[in-house]
Amino acid sequence: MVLTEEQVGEFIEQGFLVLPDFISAGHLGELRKRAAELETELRTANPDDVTVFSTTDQSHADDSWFLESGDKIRGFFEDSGDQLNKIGHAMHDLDPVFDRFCRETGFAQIAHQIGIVDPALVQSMYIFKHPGVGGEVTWHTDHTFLWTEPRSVVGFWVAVDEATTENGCMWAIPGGHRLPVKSRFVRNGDSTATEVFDPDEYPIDQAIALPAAPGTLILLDGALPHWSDANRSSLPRQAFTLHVVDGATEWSDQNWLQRSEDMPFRGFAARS
Ligand SMILES: O=C(O)CCC(=O)C(=O)O
Repeated sequence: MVLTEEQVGEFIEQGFLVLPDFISAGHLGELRKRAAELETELRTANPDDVTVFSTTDQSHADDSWFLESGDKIRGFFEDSGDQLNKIGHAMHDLDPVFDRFCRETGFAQIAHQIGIVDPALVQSMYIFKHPGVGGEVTWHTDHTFLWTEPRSVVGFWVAVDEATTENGCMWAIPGGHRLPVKSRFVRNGDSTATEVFDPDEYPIDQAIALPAAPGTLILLDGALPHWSDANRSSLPRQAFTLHVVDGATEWSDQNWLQRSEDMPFRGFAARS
């Protein structure tokens, strides 16, 4: 067992779980190196596959480059400058390094222990949050974007660099996963909209910072409100995140992220 019973209980109670020293320095080095290689490949071989990403302004969401990236590896620029905000969203299926990392580092056992019956790996992102330019990720829940009936998404967030309050670590509201999810991001063809169920803000006065040493894994319940600040420091804050849903639930056909029939979501089993 990867998690103790207490840790599973803490995840259920708080909606998140911080696991320091979960990922080895060797694995972090592989991720960092591969992300840098992918960036070079994207910028040189496929310059069209890079577009602007804004986590504070959803206008990018109407961009077909974003909407069609669920089964691709694409780069997304920061609002300002020409630094990458992130690479996404199917490295876990299309890139051998990320594929192996997601399937060989104990995530499968954790998913099983927290009750995911039939895991489906739906989205991966390498988030750069470069010093001085890395943007804020506004308060949100992952269920808003990766909707299943019933709710099932869990985030596996890995600190590649040390994440602190200075360089934009994650913040979360303990127990906030018991609050009703306030919105849903829906797609209709090439356009998207946010359905708002409750316009009030999350009680962010109750939020706590989740500083994380390199190699820390943070599990996030899909209904847990979380946030990360812009990186105004001179230090990098790279991170990798994988989102897993339960294939025993229904994946909404209104989610922005859709896969074609020839590239269905896969679980944690290695490719045969
Ligand atoms: O890494 C970040 O700053 C945000 C990541 C995030 O929101 C997520 O993994 O769901």
